[in-house]
Amino acid sequence: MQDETKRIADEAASLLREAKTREEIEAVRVRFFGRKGQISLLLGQLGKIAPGERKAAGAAINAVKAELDSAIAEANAGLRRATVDAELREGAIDVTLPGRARFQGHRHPISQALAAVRSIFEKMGFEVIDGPEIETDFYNFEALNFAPDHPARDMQDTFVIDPTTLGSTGAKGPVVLRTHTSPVQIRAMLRSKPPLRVIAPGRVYRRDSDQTHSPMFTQVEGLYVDRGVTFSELKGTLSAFSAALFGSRTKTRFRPSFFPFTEPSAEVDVSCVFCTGTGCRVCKGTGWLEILGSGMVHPNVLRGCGYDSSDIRGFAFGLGIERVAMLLFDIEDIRNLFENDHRFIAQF
Ligand code: FA5
Repeated sequence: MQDETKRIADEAASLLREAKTREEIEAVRVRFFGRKGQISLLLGQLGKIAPGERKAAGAAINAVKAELDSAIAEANAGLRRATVDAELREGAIDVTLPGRARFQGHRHPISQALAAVRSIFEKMGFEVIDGPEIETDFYNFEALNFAPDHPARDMQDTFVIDPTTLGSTGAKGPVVLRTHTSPVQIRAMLRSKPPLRVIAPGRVYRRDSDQTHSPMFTQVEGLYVDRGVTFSELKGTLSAFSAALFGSRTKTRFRPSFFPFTEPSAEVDVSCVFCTGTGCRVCKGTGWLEILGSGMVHPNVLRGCGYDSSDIRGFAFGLGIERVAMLLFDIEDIRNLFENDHRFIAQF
């Protein structure tokens, strides 16, 4: 019996050394502890042993049973440790590897330019207001003193909307995509009494497309109305704005111009950043880039909004934000701003 238990212990130990999976360990357990297993068979033979030796034989079987039990438990624990170790090895982090750069978005150059412009005018005390992009002929043209046959009403420049596509808007007369932000001036003056100091940023639409013109672009309208506002204040405000935005080294010039809703009127150019004023393709050889139109609000417009034009004066301006972005970021073609090529946009 002693020999037999020793043989069982040796065989079990060698089988457990070979067992590499949970199933193989389980097969060893069944081989020795199963109903027909070797230990059960030994226990079954105890009755045939002489009574004098039975006690010692029983003790020997129990000893090998206990030994086998703990060897199987140890084999299972070893397998669990090996599995955990393998998992840790696979998931291990190599702290010496360089980090992976995370994609980080940023504001579009048009939004950056708009934010810079807004912040300068807000510091000067202008309030930011808003108006609709789909406008009636009244706000976009008529109230701004455009004569009925003014060329800007021509369909070449203006996207006219078929009002039946809009459902019931209650609009009288033609409906257009606003061609400028100036209709917001009218909405502001009809709504409030002077003094008024507002800017109105927003999208505008024209049938226009080349290196410096886009069919959809962004303007910032400015309006200051109060008693006795002068043209000098217009020049002072816009010169201070230009110096704040482009730096005092950039030159600004006021050029006489015409708008039906301002008198006198001026366009403001800044020296071209691409050729530093010597003339290039972007500035069409002039050395200057036009950024805004401006002027003293026409008395007809003031009167139309219910203001007393003998007492109340105002100045207004309309600034092209894409032109500002082109100057700030050295962008030669306005169309790049709208193509949404990430390789281009990511530079700014
Ligand atoms: C106007 O739109 C007037 N409403 C501006 C104004 C407001 C004058 C208040 C007086 C008082 P103009 O068409 O010049 O003016 O446009 C103003 C600015 O918008 C231009 O100086 C230019 O910077 C920009 N701009 C005009 N057309 C385009 C275009 N197609 N694409 C990009 N920017 C443009």
